[in-house]
Amino acid sequence: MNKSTQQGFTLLEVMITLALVIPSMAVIFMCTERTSRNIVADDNVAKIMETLQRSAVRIGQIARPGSLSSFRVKANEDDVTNLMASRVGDWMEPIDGQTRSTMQFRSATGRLSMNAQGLTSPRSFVFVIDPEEQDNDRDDDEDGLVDEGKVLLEYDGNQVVMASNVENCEFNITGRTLRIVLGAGLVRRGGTIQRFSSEETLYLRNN
Ligand SMILES: [Ca+2]
Ligand SMILES: [Ca+2]
Repeated sequence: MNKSTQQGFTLLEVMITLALVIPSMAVIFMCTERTSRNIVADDNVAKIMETLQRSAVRIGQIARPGSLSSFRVKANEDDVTNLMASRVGDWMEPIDGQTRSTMQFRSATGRLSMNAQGLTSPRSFVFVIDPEEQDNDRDDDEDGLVDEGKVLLEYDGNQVVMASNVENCEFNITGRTLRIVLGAGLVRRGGTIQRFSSEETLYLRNN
């Protein structure tokens, strides 16, 4: 084999090698990019889930000292129809096992006495839908979330945001058990939405 043949063969080898390596590199790059995207997406999912869980725990901590007999929910049209309340929006006693998006209660002040004087002023958790959204099971502002809003804590004229970008907020009292559920979602690449919920269950003071 002379020198020029050796060089030609070497060149051919290089071309064959490149032909084999370049697609492999492209595949490796695509896989790396996909993995990187997935890690970022998983990180976002973890952040939202953590925030949601923290919000549910905070709401639970505030509601835990609530006196069971002091809990109220806002009346809806069915409640008025069923003569449970005179007007929509009035505070009424919760119906056992029914889920609502608002609730009000009074907590023990910390004094030993558990009579009415020993309770705080009313504290309310209220779900308020975002101004760009209507309660219609549709995503009006096209951000991927449906009927999303905030959960507010209202007390003594103050308002504190407990959770935002929440798609659903549920309070359910069954016996002494208060169940709090918050739901949210994350828009993934391609427009699909991944939904999560966080739940907190606690036992209320029976007084
Ligand atoms: Ca929306
Ligand atoms: Ca809507």
